[in-house]
Amino acid sequence: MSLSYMRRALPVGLLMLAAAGMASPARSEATEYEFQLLQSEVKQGESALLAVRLIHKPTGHTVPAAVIFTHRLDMAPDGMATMKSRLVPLPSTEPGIYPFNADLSMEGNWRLSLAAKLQGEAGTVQARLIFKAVE
Ligand SMILES: [Cu+2]
Repeated sequence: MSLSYMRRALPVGLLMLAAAGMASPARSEATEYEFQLLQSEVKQGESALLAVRLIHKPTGHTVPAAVIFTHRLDMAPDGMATMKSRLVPLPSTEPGIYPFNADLSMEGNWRLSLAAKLQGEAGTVQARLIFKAVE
């Protein structure tokens, strides 16, 4: 994407955010947060370690103590949305980092879906993150 495209697209994006904010203030607050995978490639195996970081986008700070109430792991990116696999949340060892133990039974592209509630924020933070299981 070129810089000139981004300059033109930005005001439209801001208007859309403003419109969404009027319709649903709670939702627009939750959109300031983002889950990010710590790694885009993970070694395939039945006891793989995945980790995501939750950031507050305006400040770049990591956000601890989110309650992840929905989590799912499947191979939707490779056309296997029904191929769901085991995903177990682990205790956080670093503020704002959320680790999981996962059964990556197959090499290829996996999707990690999360939904979380944050302390002091209405709305839900949702994420669909794609990563690759490699040998
Ligand atoms: Cu598969």
